Amino acid sequence: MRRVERSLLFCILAAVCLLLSGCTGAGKKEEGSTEQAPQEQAGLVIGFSQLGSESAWRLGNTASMERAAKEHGISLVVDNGMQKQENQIAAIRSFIAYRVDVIVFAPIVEDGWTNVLQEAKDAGIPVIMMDRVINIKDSDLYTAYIGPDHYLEGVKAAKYLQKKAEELMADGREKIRIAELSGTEGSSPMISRYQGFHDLIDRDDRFEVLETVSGDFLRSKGRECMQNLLKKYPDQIDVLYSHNDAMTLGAIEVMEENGIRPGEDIVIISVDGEQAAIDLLKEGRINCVVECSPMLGDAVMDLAERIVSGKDYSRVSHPDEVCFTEYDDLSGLEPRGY
Ligand code: GYE
Repeated sequence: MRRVERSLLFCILAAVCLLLSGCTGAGKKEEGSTEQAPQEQAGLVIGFSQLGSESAWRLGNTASMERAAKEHGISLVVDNGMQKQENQIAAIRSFIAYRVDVIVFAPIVEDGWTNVLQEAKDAGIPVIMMDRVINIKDSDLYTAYIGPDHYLEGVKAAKYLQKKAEELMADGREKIRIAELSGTEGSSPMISRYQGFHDLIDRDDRFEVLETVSGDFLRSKGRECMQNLLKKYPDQIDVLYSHNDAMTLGAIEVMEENGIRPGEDIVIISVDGEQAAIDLLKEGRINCVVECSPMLGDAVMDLAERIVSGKDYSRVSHPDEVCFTEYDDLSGLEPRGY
């Protein structure tokens, strides 16, 4: 992009940022400075449609993108979709209109992206899917995916539980009863964390899933769902499998208000690995935390640079992730950063 065009692009994108809800931009507030429009830089321009700010995971992910963009000399224009697909589609359309070099988006749900991705393809703008995947017939409509393997996260949760079951069954009980708090309906982590877990648990007759309810990845809804579950299944829940830490934290509050000891009376399995969940794991109030890393910024910027400069790149890549359990020594674990 020529310099004059780039200056113009930044003026326009700054204006668009003000119009689009919750836009943070690369000119993130820093100590001692006032809120600014995106800074002009010589490198690439990336339009990033973030899906929202529903959890510490999400905030960590946005921060990771902003930090990495700065380090790579990339101008990042961030739009916060505020949990609405239509906002994300509008943001992507504005990135196409202003001809950014690359579009990155974290799709809130799997379906409904075909038209806007076709528009990006027609405009010749590469699109990187980050964090979540989509369900689309023509996979050529996006350039690459970078993010966790959510199916594997569900499998890891189930494997931990199968190990824990040996201990739980020792008291002669017939079944281990599970309540499941799932994430946003129609989102890929919700679908795959459910599937990975159920593919192992449903064919193991030691277990019975009492109910799966959606807490939308929100702490407040995690609270609400747990209140309802405890009313509906008093003294019956042996295990809580929660698709993210935010909902887990809400559910734990409710258990404790009701005199239930999380981690002992109810086995708790959570996904993400926020510092708050790791702290509870160390205290014995959570039993297992499946890691899902939001620190994707550096890898996304590398990928964008490779795509634009015509270098080889992996079409699908996953970060290395682990599973923290009550059986591990976590004393040397570094601060999580989210
Ligand atoms: O687990 C949750 C967030 O898409 C993997 O979204 C992400 C999920 C994450 O709100 O905390």
